[in-house]
Amino acid sequence: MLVRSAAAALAVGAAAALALNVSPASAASAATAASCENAFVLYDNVNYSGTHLCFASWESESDLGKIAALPSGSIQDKTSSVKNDTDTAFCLFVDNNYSGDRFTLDAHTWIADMRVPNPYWNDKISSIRPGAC
Ligand SMILES: [Ca+2]
Repeated sequence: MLVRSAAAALAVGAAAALALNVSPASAASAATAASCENAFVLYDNVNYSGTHLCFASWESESDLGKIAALPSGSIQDKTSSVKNDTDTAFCLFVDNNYSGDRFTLDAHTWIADMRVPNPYWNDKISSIRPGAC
């Protein structure tokens, strides 16, 4: 579905504002924007760099393709590193709507390079939600 209802849009307003925190590659570092602190963060590039999206521990996204984070479009199928600085495990999915291949990223766990140890996962993630898979 391409269009959310008005009620749904209102319900996710705060989450959308948090998720749309985008910084240029030159500004990406361990010290990201305040809204990314204690967050779950997807990065376009390895080593926690490039365009990134931040989610609070209670947030999920069934379709990363609808969040226009990159100049070229969405961050869907672009994640190359990820930080989970929340107290909650997250499940990362290869397909939209929490489907397809998946893996659990434990609380307070980072992956600097999604190509290691298995290059399969690089540039594949399309949906995420809190909780173990
Ligand atoms: Ca990438």
